[in-house]
Amino acid sequence: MRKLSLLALVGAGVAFASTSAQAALTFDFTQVISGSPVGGPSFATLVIENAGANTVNFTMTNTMDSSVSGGQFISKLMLNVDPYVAGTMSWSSPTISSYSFDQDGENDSGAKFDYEVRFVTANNGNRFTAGKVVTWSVTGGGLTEDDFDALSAGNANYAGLIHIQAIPNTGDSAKVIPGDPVPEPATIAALGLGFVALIKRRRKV
Ligand SMILES: [Ca+2]
Repeated sequence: MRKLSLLALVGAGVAFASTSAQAALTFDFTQVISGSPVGGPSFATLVIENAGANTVNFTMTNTMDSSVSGGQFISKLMLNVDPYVAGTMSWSSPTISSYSFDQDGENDSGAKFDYEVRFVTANNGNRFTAGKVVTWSVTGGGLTEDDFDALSAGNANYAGLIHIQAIPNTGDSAKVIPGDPVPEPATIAALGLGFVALIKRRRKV
């Protein structure tokens, strides 16, 4: 049984690695690092896809549970770009207000990001509230979706971060990062040890 489950795990890892190359890059913002936002566990998803030479499309969805999230909205998204290129962003959504590129210069929560998208904060109906989907594109020399699969510099190494504001009742804000797409070091070590044990066992047989 143990052998079987371990083999299945290893097999699943290989299958994931071989299919992930052609799939879009997806972030699911589930890990709260400060504040107490409501309506999780997923607060937003972000899908990043190649859209022809030097252009990448973004689709971001506010996935909060609207029955409890009230007027809670996303005011900011931070990402990394590696290799760095200062892109040009295009959008038509009234929910986006501005953006900036600055290599390791977009600071938040101890992390230094490269790219920041700011959403409307005025209470004019355009806030990025539950259920809304916002799209935009970025063009830059050699840019591909994989360039956004990178971690921030600084004291905290995050793949991305969102700022949530207007938490019901308190009006407080929160910061949320993508859930772990990669096993934590302890898990990797455990898997590695298991794999070694499996090989040793096989040699005995
Ligand atoms: Ca960077």
